[in-house]
Amino acid sequence: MALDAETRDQLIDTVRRFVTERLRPLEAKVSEDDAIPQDVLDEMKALGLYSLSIPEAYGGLDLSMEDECLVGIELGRTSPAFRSAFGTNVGIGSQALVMFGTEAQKEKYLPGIASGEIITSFALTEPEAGSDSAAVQTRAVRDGDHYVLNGSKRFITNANKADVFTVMARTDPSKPGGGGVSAFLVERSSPGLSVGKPEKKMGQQGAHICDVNFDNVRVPAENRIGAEGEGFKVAMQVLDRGRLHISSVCIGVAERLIADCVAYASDRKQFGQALSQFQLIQAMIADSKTESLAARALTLETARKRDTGQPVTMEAAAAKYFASEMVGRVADRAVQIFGGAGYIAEYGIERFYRDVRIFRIYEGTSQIQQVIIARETLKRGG
Ligand code: COS
Repeated sequence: MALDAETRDQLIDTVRRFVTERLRPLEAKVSEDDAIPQDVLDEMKALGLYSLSIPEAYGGLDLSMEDECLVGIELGRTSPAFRSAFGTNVGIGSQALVMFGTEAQKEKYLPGIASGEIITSFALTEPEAGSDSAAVQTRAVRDGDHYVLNGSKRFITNANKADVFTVMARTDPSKPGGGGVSAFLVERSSPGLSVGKPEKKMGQQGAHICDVNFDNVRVPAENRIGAEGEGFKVAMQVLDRGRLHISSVCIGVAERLIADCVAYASDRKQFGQALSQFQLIQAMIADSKTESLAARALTLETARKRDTGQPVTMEAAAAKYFASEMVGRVADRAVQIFGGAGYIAEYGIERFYRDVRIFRIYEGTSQIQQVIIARETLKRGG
């Protein structure tokens, strides 16, 4: 639902102040501790950040895609780990349920997801099914009014905190591709479900990914999302949406880094004048600003198109591809503008440089986005 302009501006203003006053001072600590303080998580819940995309009927803010992207841009102005804490609840962890769940499933889970009491996670990737996500090997075998799940998922965001997983598993082994896959809501407390230790990562400390293992996990048939064999398509539609959210966060990080570069370049003097007076520095700032504006325009236009109910698979892939590559270049230039200081932990720029690297990989690598864009463009004839 689109908010009226005044309410939307108020929300954005509140999030901007929260990011500036509460989250930014904690960036280094969260990175060092590899954890977000519980009181900050509680404040995020109170602000409604876990509920941005959840329908109003279940206690959510029910933002339009465009408004969610505008909030995502604000949240991007700090360490991406903060957003990751609730990112699965508003994104890939909840959206299969929001878009394809039954009324009973929604009533059972969505209010808790919106309040942040229930943490969700999206379990698609496997050791042998990364970019080739239709190659899911985790099996779900029907047994009376249950399915029995066996297999392993890899690199699952927020798995260590999750209460409910959206799991893609193969119900029909005679269909090797996406057509044999179904989606399920699986509760963390299910006997036989275990979660591995959080992986040590290049960046985004404070956000966690883990393996999830299923050893004869019995899942009630009523927890299947959508029809048997529709799970891959469900997952792809969830990702179409998730890719727009990721794009908005990339834009926010880029805007933050550009502001940091301007402040540093205005203050730091070399050869008797501020770095900002040098045209080669100005060129880097101009390139970063131009690319960031282009990503913003592409992402928001795609979000508005999605809000009208039109399919945006290709455009969302293009936004994610461009925005994630763009923020990589912006972070690289930021290190360059900061010079030696850009390489030193204390300044925080090298942390962003590491943090943004994953944007080109998760929710579909840049190469997968290129495949999606090219396929659709070839199909459309231009
Ligand atoms: N929306 C709706 N349906 C979709 C869809 C989408 N976005 N994408 C694919 N489908 C449908 C196709 O229309 C096709 O349906 P039919 O069988 O009825 O024709 C079916 O799903 C299979 O699609 P496709 O043939 O394109 O599958 P492929 O295996 O060739 O490729 C890609 C799919 C590569 C695009 C997919 O595997 C992908 O996005 N991979 C990256 C996964 C990813 O992002 N992983 C990150 C994990 S989450 S952090």
